[in-house]
Amino acid sequence: MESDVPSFPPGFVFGAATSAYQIEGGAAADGRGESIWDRFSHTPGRVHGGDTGDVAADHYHRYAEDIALMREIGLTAYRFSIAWPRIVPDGRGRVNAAGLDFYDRLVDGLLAAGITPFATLYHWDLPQPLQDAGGWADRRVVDAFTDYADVVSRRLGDRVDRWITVNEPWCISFLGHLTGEQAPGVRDLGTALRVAHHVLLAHGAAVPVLRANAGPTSQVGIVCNMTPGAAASDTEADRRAAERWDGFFNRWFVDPLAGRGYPSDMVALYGPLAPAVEPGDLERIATPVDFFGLNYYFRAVVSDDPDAPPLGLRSHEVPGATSTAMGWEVYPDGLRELLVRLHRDYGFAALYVTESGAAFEDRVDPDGIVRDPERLAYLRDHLAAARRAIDEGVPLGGFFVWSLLDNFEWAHGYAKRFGLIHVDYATQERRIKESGRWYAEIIHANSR
Ligand code: IFM
Repeated sequence: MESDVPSFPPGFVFGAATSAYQIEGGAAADGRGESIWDRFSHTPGRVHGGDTGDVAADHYHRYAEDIALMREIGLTAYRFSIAWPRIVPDGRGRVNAAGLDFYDRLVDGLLAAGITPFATLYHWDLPQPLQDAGGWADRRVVDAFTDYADVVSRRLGDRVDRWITVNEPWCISFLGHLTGEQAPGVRDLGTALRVAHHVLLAHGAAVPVLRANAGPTSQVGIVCNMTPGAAASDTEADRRAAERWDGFFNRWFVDPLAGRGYPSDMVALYGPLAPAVEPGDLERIATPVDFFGLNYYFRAVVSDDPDAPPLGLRSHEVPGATSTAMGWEVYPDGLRELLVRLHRDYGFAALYVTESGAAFEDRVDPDGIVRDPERLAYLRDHLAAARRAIDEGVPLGGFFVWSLLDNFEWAHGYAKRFGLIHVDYATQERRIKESGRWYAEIIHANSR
């Protein structure tokens, strides 16, 4: 193994992650219902280039080929999400057997290839009929989600024993309901905070259902994206701005999940917009999990700005910093910092890096090779940061690269490529990029 690439403890999981709407396509196949992302992407002006997930990487039809590619890379685990509208097209009630059959085939294929499935129940594709009835802002969605969790885990729980309830509550709440840049495109802070509360409640309600259906060896967790906030200067005002950022982005979710309730500084800041918490809610949200999944991409550097509601801060570019095609600063040590903090301050029993990765402009060279040294360096440095966290005592079980395949990057459509595997969307031809070949070497070297 190259000297600058650390080795990991035995059993460390080397995975890659995807989500249903971003790769599956097959939007109308076999009884799948409409999701908020179908509606959003088909609304003119919402997604770059008018792109939709109708076809995406056509994984719904090409999953066997994709499993073969995972095997070629040597992945020991694969994190995917289940499309709620494939399983329960109306959001409640009638179950679509063909939808369950698809995930049945996928799971069997993974297991036959020796790849551990990590199944996420919700990665943003809410059935549109539920949105029409109020969506995540309506508390009744919690029961609908719990029923859906029950249906899926009854079917797959005999073979899947790593479960994730929800991916990135921050994005669901604030990108979907405050900035409106993601589905369903709402722009209202009070709604976003109500959504956050219901997403956390749905998570807590689903945990015991998943455990019961998947059996005693199962492990259930949640995935949060966290973005540490650094103060742009050491003034008191900027330091407090960084604390507000942390409250908004990180503590609002992780504190209640860890049993601390909502952070009081943020409750005070949000005032009457803070969500109504009913008796028992905080206990339900804090239902113990077996692991916490961290998605990490970048940090924010912020300064105080009283004219920028609701948080009174603004973020800055870091002069001279390297950025990805998303404009995100490359800051690997932020991953180590967060892992150490999650372990020391919150005491989660086990942690995974459930997403880490980068978009860069890729091209297929005339010899058919996709040379992506920037992505390779990004992954190398973030894996090294994860290894440093382990050295500091963090119980880190694995690392999932975002993403296995180039895919539909939400409001950016197909313009941003995160994959270890290049996808030619015209032909659906797949090519493992150099970063994917490098990851294969790391996995291989660590398998001895
Ligand atoms: O593509 C997304 C993914 O769906 C959730 N986490 C961040 C990724 C990159 O933006």
